[in-house]
Amino acid sequence: MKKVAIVMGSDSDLPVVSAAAKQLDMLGIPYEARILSAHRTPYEVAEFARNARANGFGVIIACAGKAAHLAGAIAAQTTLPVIGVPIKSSTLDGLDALLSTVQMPQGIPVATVAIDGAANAALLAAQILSVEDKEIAAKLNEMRLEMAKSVVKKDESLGGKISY
Ligand code: RP5
Repeated sequence: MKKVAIVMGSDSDLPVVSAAAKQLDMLGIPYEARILSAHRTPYEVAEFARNARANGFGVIIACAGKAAHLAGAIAAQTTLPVIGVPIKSSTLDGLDALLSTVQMPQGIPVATVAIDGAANAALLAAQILSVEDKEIAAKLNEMRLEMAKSVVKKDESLGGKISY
């Protein structure tokens, strides 16, 4: 099975990024986490991204805050799919990271999820891997069914009324 890389710009991103690891663990998908910074360790970022395909990765999740160039810098060095997670780590509430991550120039795409959307990034990574992996596809289907069941249950317990 291909691995997922979870890369973050700083250890201060860990509280948000851990949701991606949890989601991948729930699906039984192997991952490797790295702290790599587009600005503070640019050479290490390039080396990681250039070798990622050969090192068995199928998807890269890149999480960064502020002037978030990590996902784009990685995407510039590999044709593996890159999912960007803008992190809310500044006075601008993550809008800075969202725009820095999502506004990629034509030719170098980054699939950007919501601000702090690490869990969805992991699910999207799983969906990408599920194209070739029936086991992951089955687990994703099961997860969707469970999610639907829990909403139906909540609807039933609401009983058509809102208490206030
Ligand atoms: C970004 O700058 C990191 O991804 C982090 O979200 C933000 C702040 O980093 P620290 O100053 O906390 O290391 O590169």
